[in-house]
Amino acid sequence: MDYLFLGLDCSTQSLTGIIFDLNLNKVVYRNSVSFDNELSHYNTLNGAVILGSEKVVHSYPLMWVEALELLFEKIKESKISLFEIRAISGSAQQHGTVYLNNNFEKKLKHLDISKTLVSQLKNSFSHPTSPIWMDSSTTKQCKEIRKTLGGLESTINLLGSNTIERFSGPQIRKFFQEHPKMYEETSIIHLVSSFMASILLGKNAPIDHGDGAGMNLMNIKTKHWEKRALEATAPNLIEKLPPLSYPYAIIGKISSYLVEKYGFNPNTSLIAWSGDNPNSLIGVGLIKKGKVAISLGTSDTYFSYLQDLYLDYKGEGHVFGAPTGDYMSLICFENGSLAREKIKNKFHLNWEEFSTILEKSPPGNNGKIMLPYFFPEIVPQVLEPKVYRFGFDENDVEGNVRGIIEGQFLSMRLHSKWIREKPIEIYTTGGASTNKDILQVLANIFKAKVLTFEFTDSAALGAALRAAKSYYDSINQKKTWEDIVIKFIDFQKNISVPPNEDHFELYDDMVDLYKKYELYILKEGQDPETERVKFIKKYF
Ligand code: XUL
Repeated sequence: MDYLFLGLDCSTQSLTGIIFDLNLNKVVYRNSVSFDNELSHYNTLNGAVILGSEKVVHSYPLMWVEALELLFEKIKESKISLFEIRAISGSAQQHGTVYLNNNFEKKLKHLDISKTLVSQLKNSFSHPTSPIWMDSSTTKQCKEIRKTLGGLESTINLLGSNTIERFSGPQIRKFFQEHPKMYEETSIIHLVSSFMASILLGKNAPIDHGDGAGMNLMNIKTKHWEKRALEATAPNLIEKLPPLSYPYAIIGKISSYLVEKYGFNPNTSLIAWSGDNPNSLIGVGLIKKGKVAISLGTSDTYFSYLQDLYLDYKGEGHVFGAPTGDYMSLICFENGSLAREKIKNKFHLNWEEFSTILEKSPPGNNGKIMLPYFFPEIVPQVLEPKVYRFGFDENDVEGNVRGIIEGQFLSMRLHSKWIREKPIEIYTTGGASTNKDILQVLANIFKAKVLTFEFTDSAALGAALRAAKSYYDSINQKKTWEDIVIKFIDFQKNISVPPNEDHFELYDDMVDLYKKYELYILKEGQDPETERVKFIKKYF
């Protein structure tokens, strides 16, 4: 049995473990601990706590440790033998920061197996809660760091992203400004991923380049800590950060505490943990140029593998390290499913009826254009929600149904243009990804084949597959990423929608027109009405 690999995912709401059998190419075990339900004594709501203001969103690092103990208990009680697991890696919600005092590593190195991890680690925190990615209270710190780094363009050039509220560097600066004494007493600041990896390793674990890129502290080109960013963030920060590592690095063997307590094999290798997005990149099989995944969820997320580094100087998109050692992009659009539902519900439609209307309406929507900001939008930044309709009104069922879908995907094409690796294949996931008519619009606008998979646990799965890759490399039975990932993805084939060439030219023109409307409503351009009329004359 040389083929069992454990992938863990400490996400916002739960901790999930999956065991992947590389011989059978399938997940042979899955279990999960829900923070709200199974660890209700922490009183979290969806895994988080709001501290005073809506913008201050934290969670409890000790709760994540307790969840790990609970999950290992569950696996121990199952038929799976933890002893057979060859390697482990993990995934965690990105950007969250854990503040630890000098007890942490001392304790980790001398754990008593008659006691729980929680009881032994509870005094290791210089702050009991951790700001997570949902925290948006650091606008001031973002501005300060960006200014010190010389403005938007130089910040992006150095760090791969603008300074962003949910990113770790601004969180650390806020902690330093609000709690200078606690900051001083902090020996090490971990990300959620490196914190959890440390628990498994029995000493401080490194931060990998994937998650490191979401901190506003790592130089995106050299993949080292960026001195200027460290200095702009907080004093002596370099002394409080773990080292950076390659995402595929074997960081050591599992701790003797976990071996004795749960029956792991002492030779089990640990691979650096990473963020959930880099892990999902592998979990959904994005290991080649031109592969893109779009998650059509509450909000829509566009992420892709990048062979080369491209930067978005507008600051809307982000670049992280990919587990393959390359890069990945990530762009988040706030107006996703909830916006689609607004239209569906307004006309009292079910999804089938919505689809039928979409299918019967012409590509290009007879020149009707919608900019669908039902909620404040991240990309492009629109603070005041408002739905803009050009050439139709809110009672036009067909115009609205096609308008929202085309508007969302035209915007996605427009705002992912900075990634110069054109999509060849798009993998979709999330609620709307089972709707073929929606996918047809996506395929036509992007001129790419759209495939839908049943992706569940893509981050945990990605972690297990990463563990397998590094393990086989370490025993000189090298397998390519394709060997490991593609076979698995083949099992998941589901829907496949090819693009229709007849509409390529129309959508090339429409994306230009859409861009002009966006500039117009952002008050950066003229009203493009005459061009819309030309578009209608050309196609309808
Ligand atoms: C990415 C981000 C989220 C979290 C969710 O930048 O903030 O996707 O990683 O866990």
